[in-house]
Amino acid sequence: MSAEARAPEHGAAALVVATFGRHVLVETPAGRRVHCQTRGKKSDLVVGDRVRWQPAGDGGVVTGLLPRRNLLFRRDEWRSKSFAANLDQLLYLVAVQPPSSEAQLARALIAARAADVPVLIGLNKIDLPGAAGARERLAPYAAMGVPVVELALKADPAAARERLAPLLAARVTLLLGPSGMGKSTLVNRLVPGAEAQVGEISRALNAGRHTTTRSTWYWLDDERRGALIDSPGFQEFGLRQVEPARLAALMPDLAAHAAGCRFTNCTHRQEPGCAVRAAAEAGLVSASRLRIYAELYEELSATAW
Ligand SMILES: Nc1nc2c(ncn2[C@@H]2O[C@H](COP(=O)(O)OP(=O)(O)O)[C@@H](O)[C@H]2O)c(=O)[nH]1
Ligand SMILES: [Mg+2]
Ligand SMILES: [Zn+2]
Repeated sequence: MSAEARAPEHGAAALVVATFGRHVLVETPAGRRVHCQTRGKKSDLVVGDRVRWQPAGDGGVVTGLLPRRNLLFRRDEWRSKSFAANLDQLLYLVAVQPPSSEAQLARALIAARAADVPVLIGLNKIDLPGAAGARERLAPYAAMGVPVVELALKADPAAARERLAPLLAARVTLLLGPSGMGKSTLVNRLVPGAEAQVGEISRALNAGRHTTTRSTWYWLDDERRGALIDSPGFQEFGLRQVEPARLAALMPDLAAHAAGCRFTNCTHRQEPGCAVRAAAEAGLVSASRLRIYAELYEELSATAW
């Protein structure tokens, strides 16, 4: 028997698959789920965290958090909300209908870049009229190197699965997007036994009514290699974690021109000789992206640094 196999299971790090207040549900490397308490008043653990734990009573207690590779969160004036940790990528879902806010998309992508999480965009409901317009609105994102995957999750699930499966395989993906875009449809089409996986979490945490408002971890395959994290919707996507001076660097299409600005500390709003604004006037940077940048810059400048 190898040393590893002899080691008590709680010695190895476990994965946080659900959180609720001071409770978390962890999954051991052997696949066993253990309901754990956390020390301290309020747990700041998030789905995707790796923790050490010890048996206690029927369940366990979390004794330590392993270093995070990344943490995706939003922060408004008052508080931070974490989505998940240790992600391989973010899949932001939009749809041809209903219309959604480009600013929200841009904010999510900036947060992901700030957290070093690669992104892809899913454009759902391409079976509906207006697909060409939606594609055009996403063109600036495709041009800056963000993969845009076209989907009809309900109308053509087989094609959607075929497109998404290779992108999601063996990776941990956070699914994000406004409501009505098709996130639940995506989970139901791609996750085998999605309902059962949610049910198991609800039962373990004995808080079924709460689980829909928390991030949920779904395994995509029996080998437990690929996973999808479904996160609750959000009204506002605050980016107070970003210093205004750093904002342009987190928007690759703007950043591509910043080296040409007359002033090295150019904020790309009203300075003379701004290459970013010149690029926008020449149609090389999308007008809406420049507007989103300016609005965000104002908002972030209202924070004391
Ligand atoms: N026409 C069309 N409707 C879709 C498609 N995918 C999802 N929907 C519909 O869009 C609505 C919102 O989907 P849902 O998965 O609940 O979105 P969520 O709020 O992001 O979880 C539902 O009525 C779905 O049936 C699609 O590919 N084409
Ligand atoms: Mg939903
Ligand atoms: Zn400039």
